[in-house]
Amino acid sequence: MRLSVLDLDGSLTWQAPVRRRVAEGRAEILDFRDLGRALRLWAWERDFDRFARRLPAASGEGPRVFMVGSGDYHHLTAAILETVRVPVTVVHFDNHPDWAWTFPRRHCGSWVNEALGMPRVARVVTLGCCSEDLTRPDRAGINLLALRTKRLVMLPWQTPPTPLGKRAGPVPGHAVADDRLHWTTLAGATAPEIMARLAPEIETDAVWITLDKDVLGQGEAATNWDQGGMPLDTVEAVIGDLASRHRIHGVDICGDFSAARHRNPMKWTEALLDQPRQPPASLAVNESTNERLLSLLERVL
Ligand SMILES: [Mn+2]
Repeated sequence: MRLSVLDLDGSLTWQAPVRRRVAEGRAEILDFRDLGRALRLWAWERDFDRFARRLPAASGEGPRVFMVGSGDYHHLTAAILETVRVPVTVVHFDNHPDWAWTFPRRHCGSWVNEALGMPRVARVVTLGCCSEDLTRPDRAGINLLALRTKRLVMLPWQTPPTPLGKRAGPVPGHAVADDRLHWTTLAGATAPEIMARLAPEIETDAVWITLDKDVLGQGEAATNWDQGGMPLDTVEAVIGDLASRHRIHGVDICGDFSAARHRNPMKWTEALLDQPRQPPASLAVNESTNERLLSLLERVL
């Protein structure tokens, strides 16, 4: 595998698992700090394109792994996915559905819609959400059409029902009653039980994995967002099982932490409203979690 560490925000370059792999020639650091502020949270098209043009082209040397930094950059996954030249299923671990409709459209909360528009993306399967975005469609929107056509499959970790109102109607895999969508959830499921739900949804040979570590609990990741409850050992076991059944075309990982220093008043306000005010007490957990994830990928890819 080829590991590219995208340095947008300084959240990765100090970490031992990254430094050691760079020193040993097993990883490259790509310096994007000049674009870090412009791309954070959301990006104008011009800045997004500047990023996309500087991404190294796929070179056919096996699976690619990208580390991206804060989850505030998850929309860059859309630029990375644009480089994929084969049909893929995107397996998306996240505490948030990232399916909102936003302006500008290159937003960390809306990139799933961009991915769903790509002809080579056969399906997006999102696992692990617990965030309010699922239950408050008034705030975050809900891509019901994608759920109904199964372009998007949602396997939440734990979430109360979502009011649908006039938009009530069947949603495959979940129950709709009393004008509400009652999600079939994964909470407490073992990796084999999760695979029993996930495997039938993957109809391509190739899989792309995008992992936002805010899907993990606070003991296993320190992020810029509210976090979920999927255990790391479950995430690891699901990735290992996926790699035994499919060709993992590539992986991108975000959900590291860095303090945001927005100058744009819209970004500043949005961060204030949507993100936890307190920074994590310690970031050391990100080193141990990243070490586990990278050594897993080095073993199974
Ligand atoms: Mn995300």
